[in-house]
Amino acid sequence: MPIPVVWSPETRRHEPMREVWVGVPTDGTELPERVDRILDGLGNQPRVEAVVHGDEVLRRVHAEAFVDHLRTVHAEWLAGPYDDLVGQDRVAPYVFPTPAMTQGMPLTRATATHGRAGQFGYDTMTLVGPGTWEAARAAVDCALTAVDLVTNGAESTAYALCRPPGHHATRDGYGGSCYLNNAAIAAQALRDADAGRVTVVDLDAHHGNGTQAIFWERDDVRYGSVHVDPGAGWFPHFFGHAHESGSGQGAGATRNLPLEEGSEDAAWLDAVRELAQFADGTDALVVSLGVDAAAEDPESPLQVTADGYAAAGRLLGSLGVPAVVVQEGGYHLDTLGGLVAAYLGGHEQGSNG
Ligand code: SP5
Ligand code: ZN
Repeated sequence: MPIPVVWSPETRRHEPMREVWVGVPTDGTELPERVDRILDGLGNQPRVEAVVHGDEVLRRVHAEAFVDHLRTVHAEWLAGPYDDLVGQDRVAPYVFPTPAMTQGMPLTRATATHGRAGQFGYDTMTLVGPGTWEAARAAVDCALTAVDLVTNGAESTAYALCRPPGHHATRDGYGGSCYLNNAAIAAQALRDADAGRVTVVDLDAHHGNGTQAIFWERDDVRYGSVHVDPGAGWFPHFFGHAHESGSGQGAGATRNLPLEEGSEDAAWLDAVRELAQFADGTDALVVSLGVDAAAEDPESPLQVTADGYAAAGRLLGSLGVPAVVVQEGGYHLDTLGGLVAAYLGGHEQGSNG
């Protein structure tokens, strides 16, 4: 049975325009066109438009103050003097109340919108514009609709074409082109539907620090990831090392498999195989499907091929459990759709085998 593609036209509404990286405004890479390129690549699979869901699961994963901030901050920015003052309409942080500033003291709410921007956003690349909230919220609906399809028994696997991606978003903040953590919300929704133990397997080229953080101290949702080694200088820099394995109740429930730059299918698939073993015995699976580990991708130095993604799909599909596949990164427009199709084709094959 072909895997249904859950999508929403609303996810096109976020236009990053630019990303400030090491002080330099660069062109955004997480473009609305990604949605259409992926839809084109999945032309033969049934499409399901996302159903609007309430905020219950969203608010179990993200803090209320953060969600409210994301929902309202762009309108506040427009109401402020910024468009005249700085001539641009994107919410961009400039001061970050990290521990270097707070030193353990309690924070008082910043009254200025440009002050508050740095409380909930943790990098300079991830700006908030008109439509960012609507797109991020629609991506959550894609994830939740995909969960519904597998929990009501209509499908064993569903694919959520989420955009913007989510795996860098933490309980309290956004970053890394991510605003709301679609995969974490899917995992929580599976838990809430009594799907049993859930494992998130993250194939994006970058470590999903947000998902890891959300489930760090939990053992009911496990998190495993293969990604380019942050220790070799790659985003998210501070997380994704092999020694990070969870804490408290969640001790041992996190697995990180960082790879050297230039790693190809063989090494990447060895890691995916290890993640499939890590997930063995799970009752349900969430796959954070970033296809930016592909050789052509401009954002990662990994060298995975479409055949590699298909083989990864077979490995995870053969776990034979209900699965929600959530789109994360992947930025090379010409190959994006084919890579997603390759993974899903493999997953379907594996689950039938
Ligand atoms: C979901 C996902 O794949 N997020 C990627 C976040 C990592 N971005 C790091 C960007 C580093 C520099 N990119 C320079 C080109 C900017 N246009
Ligand atoms: Zn990525």
